Amino acid sequence: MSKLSLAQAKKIINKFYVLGELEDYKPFGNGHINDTYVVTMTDGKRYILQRINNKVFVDVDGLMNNIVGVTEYLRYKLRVKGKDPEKYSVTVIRTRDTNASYVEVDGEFYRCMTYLEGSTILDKGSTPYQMYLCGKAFGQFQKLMSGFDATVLDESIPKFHNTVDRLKKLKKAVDADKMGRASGCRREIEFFLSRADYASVVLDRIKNGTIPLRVTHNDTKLDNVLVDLDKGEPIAVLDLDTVMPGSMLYDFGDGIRFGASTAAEDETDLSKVHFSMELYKAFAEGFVGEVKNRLSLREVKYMHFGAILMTYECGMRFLTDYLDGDTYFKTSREGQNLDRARTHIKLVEDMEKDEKEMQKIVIGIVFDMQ
Ligand code: GN1
Ligand code: MG
Repeated sequence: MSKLSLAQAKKIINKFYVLGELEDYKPFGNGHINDTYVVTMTDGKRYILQRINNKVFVDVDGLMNNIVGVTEYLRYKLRVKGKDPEKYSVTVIRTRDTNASYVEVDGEFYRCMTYLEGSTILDKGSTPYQMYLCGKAFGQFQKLMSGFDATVLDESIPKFHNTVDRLKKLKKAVDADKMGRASGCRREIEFFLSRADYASVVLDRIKNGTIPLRVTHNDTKLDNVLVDLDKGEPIAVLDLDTVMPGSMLYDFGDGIRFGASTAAEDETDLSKVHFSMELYKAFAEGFVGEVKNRLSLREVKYMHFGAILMTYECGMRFLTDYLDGDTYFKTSREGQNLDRARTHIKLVEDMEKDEKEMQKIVIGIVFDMQ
């Protein structure tokens, strides 16, 4: 997808119920899937304008129904708690003509949402305190969404965190070897195959009912969180595309996968990539601190394992995409998905060594033993 031109941005924003004319627009965030811009109107108001990647989200209607449902519920819950919904949740802006939640222009799909002023997006290189706020933001999201009927949500990406299915897809990509890349990454392929046992640990327990299915965010990266750094409070979580029924371990785990690494997701110098126990602990204090009264015993036992699982799964997804020719995650250089897979292998190896300590930290927070 090419960058949105000024003329296109003007044309598209005018289809939504916003006042004035577009004055300025610039790319926002680092998402790997959609294209996100922040636009400023002549009255000074800012909005988020996004081009939805409809190769990934094939049912845009279902996707947007989910987001409208989730944001309306969040706004309701915030009101009940006496918090200002305009400040703590994004709102989907409707289109002028048909009051729809998105618009199709020249075969591409766009949505517009409010921009939460006074907030900062978190990103890599965060301090332990910022990781704590990130964990707290996703823990609060869990709590706010706990009364929401998950069965009304469409599965925006079927089998999203089904690690068994992700492993099958990796094997398929290895067998097809479309780009002739498999011989160059045998060690990486072997790493994921040799840990096949990880894939079903959570799924099996969801099936036998010891790990409950909950409404989960499923993409709990630091850069999906807005905070007020002056007040030290989480504002909102963004990127609600993958809110679906899932396990809380996924939300905990994915936050750690991304945020507790000492290096970038695609770092090429692996000597810089380490799992940081300090950042892990900070996130756990924020996240587990919020949800500790609601956890089942198995969730407590396996919470830390969510981090190993999500890192294993995401690394496998990067490797699969590399073998398939980089068609899913955005890349800006050759080999970037392989580099991403390699950082994840390094992180899984580190976490495997620290597993006991990781588990102890969660238990300590749940039972106030720190
Ligand atoms: C994608 O869009 P973004 O960058 O927030 C991906 C996540 C991955 C993540 C890896 C819909 O998230 O699942 O964990 O990249 N989102 C989707 O950084 O596949
Ligand atoms: Mg994102």
